Parts: sequence; C-alpha cells; structure tokens
Amino acid sequence: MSAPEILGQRAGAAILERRDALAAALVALEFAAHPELEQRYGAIARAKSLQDAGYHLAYLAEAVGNDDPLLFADYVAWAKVMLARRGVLATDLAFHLECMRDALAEILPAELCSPARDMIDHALQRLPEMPEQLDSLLAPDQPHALLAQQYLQALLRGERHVASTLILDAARRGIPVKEIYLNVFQRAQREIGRLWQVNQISVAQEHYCTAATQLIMSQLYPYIFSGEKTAGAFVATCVAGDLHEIGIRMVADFFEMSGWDTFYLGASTPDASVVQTLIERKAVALGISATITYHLHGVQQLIETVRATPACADTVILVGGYPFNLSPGLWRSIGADGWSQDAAGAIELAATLAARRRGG
Ligand code: B12
Repeated sequence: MSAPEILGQRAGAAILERRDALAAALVALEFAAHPELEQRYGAIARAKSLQDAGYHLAYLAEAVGNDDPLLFADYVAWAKVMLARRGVLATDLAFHLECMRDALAEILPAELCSPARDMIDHALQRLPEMPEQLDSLLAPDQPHALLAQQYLQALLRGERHVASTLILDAARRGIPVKEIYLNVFQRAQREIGRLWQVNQISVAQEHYCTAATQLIMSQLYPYIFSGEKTAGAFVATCVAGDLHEIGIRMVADFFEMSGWDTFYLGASTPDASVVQTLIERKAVALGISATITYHLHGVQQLIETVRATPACADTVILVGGYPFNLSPGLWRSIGADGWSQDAAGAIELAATLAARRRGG
C-alpha cells in the first residue's frame, strides 16, 4: 500500500471515530454564521442538519479511506438533487460542506485533515455544474421498455396483482426470466429510487413497490429452481447494515439458473453467520453486496474475516452494488477476487475465478 493510501485509511478511520464531535462542530459553525437558517428551514433545522452532517461525514470517511474522490462527489451530486427537490438551496449545501471542512480542521490533526479537505474541495468545485433534477431512467429504446413502463405504472397505482399478471404472462410467452429481471425489475426499482429522490413518490410507495417486486420475483421461482445443480455452492449476502436485498437476490437467482446451489441470506447478515454458512455449505463462492457507500468498511471487514478463516481459504469472493459500479477499481482495493456490474456478468466471473483457483 502506498503512503497516501495508508494516510487515507487513517484519515477515514479518524473521521468515523470522531463523527459525532465533527457533526456537532459543523452544525455549530453553520448556525453561528447563518442564524437565519433556523427561520428558513424551521424549528427542526438544527436536528436535521446534525443528522445530515452525520451521513455526509460517513460518506466522506469512505471516500477518504478508499482514496476515491468520486465516491464523495457522487454523493454530493445525489444530495444536491435530493435537497433541491425539498426546497434546500445549493448555496446552503455548499456552505454546509465548507463548515464540514472547517470542523475537520478544528478537530482532526492537520496531517489527517488534508485528504478530507481535498475531497471536499473537489466536490465543491463541481457542485455548480451538478444537476438539480434527474431524467427518467426508463427510455423507450431499452429492451422490454413497454413492459417495464407498464409494470412500474401498475405498482405506482397500487395494483400489484396487475403487475404480477404482466410479468407471469411475459414469462409464459417465453421472455427469459433473466431478461425480466434486468430489464423490468432492475430498471423499475432504480426508477422508483429516482422518483423518491426527486420527491415525486413517498417512502411508503417505494416500500410498496419493493415488496411487490420481491413477491413477484418469488412467483417466477418455478422457472428458476428447475435445473440440475453441478457448479458448487454460492452464498449470497448483503453486508451487515445494508438493507438493499434485491440486487444480491437477483445475483443469487442468476447463479441458481446457471447450475449453482445457492444460499441467499438477504439483508444485513452478521459476519460470523456468513462465515458459518460458508463452512457448512462448503461454498465455492461468496457474493457480498453493498449499496450504501458507508458500508464499504463493513465489506472490507467481512472479506478480512473470511480470508482469516482457514476453512474458507479457497472461497472466491465477489462484491457488487452501487459504490462498486461507481468506482470500478474499488473491488480490488477492498480485497475481493472480482466484481461485476450486474447479475449477468457475475456468473461468468465466478466460474472463471473458481476455475483459476482450482488451477483449471
Ligand atoms: C428499495 C430501496 C431501498 C429499500 C430496500 C428494501 C429491500 N428489501 O431491499 C429501503 C427502504 C430499506 C432503502 C433504504 C435506504 N436507501 Co435505498 N433504495 C432502494 C432502491 C429504490 C431500489 C434498490 C433495488 O432494488 N435496486 C435494484 C437492483 C436490482 O439493483 P442493484 O442493487 O444495483 O443490483 C444489481 C447490481 O448492482 C449488481 N450487484 C448488486 N449486489 C451485488 C453483489 C455481487 C456479488 C455482484 C457480483 C453484483 C451485485 O447486480 C445486481 C443485479 O443486476 C434504490 C434505487 C437504486 N438505484 O437502486 C434506493 C437507493 C439505493 N437508496 C438510497 C438511500 C439513500 C437509502 C437510505 C440511506 C435512505 C435513508 N436515508 O434512510 C436507506 C439506507 C438503508 C440501509 N441501511 O441500507 C439511495 C442511495 C443514494 C446514494 N448515493 O448512496 C438510492 C440510490 C435511491 C436514490 N436514487 O436516491 N432503500
């Protein structure tokens, strides 16, 4: 590891350790300079700002720890849209980030402060050209675009039985389940995320759509659990703390359809239980999913725990999810054997890596 990488890791860890103190210092600076913020955003402004500061610092810590400015800049771009659609001015976001930089200088030793300051400056420079709105992620030229659109609209109307019928009819007509997964479920879920981000749907609507998609995925299981199992065992899990289950469930189902014996553990599994399952199932491969960037240190920790377990010495470790798609070198620096952007790429990757491990 290079000297700047070691410094980055120490700085990232220091931000996480002092996160509460940093958030408190940031908010104190922010409200001392702009007491009118309380009037502009109401009585809960201070509490909200404190909560936001905690999230911002958690993202910053991961960007610094992984020496990747893009992880923080992407988060700031996301926050700009999210806040703009809820009436928060970009100038107030910029000032919040400036206070973050000052709070870091106040609390952290100068040496540890500098990588974080550089990342904040990088994001601040880009802030003015970051958009305040996002276009739909469903385009008419995408494969199965009409089905995806109809599926999403049915869910948004609260008609999950209609959505289910659309999908089961499509499967009966011979549209492969893998295509339905990637072109309908994945796209619709991401569009739901965008609609929530731009304040067009509520959290409850997002929860309804996600629960319905999970239900409808289960209805497709007769198409999924039918083949012979010859490829070995695959354990699939979200890292501890991460609740985004659908992506890794899709990966597990693609493995199942490709002849693997899969053990899908779902959201937020404790590290010890993952290791125990790997041993019990004599797993050839482990898939770890992280969607929220501030769970990256958890991924690294789980990988280290698996690697330190002699019975898992040959387990191939794959990672995936939002931050890995954003920063394509991240899987390597975090210690995984491979990464794939989506479920389709994951199977081929696992087979290649497992063969390489066996010396094939
Ligand atoms: C549903 C959802 C939730 C649900 C999840 C419920 C559940 N049972 O899964 C709930 C409500 C819990 C949730 C919570 C949060 N969410 Co959320 N969520 C989503 C949403 C709308 C859909 C996720 C999904 O199903 N995607 C579809 C799947 C198929 O795509 P995927 O996950 O990318 O998976 C594919 C690839 O990445 C890859 N892959 C994934 N894992 C792996 C693993 C391996 C090994 C491999 C090889 C490949 C691989 O293959 C998959 C299949 O092709 C997304 C929007 C989005 N863009 O995804 C937001 C989203 C991810 N959430 C977001 C946020 C902010 C949050 C919260 C922080 C909100 C909050 N303040 O509370 C919390 C964090 C909770 C936590 N601790 O994890 C943001 C993240 C933004 C960012 N820049 O970080 C998003 C992008 C929404 C948005 N546009 O603003 N969320």
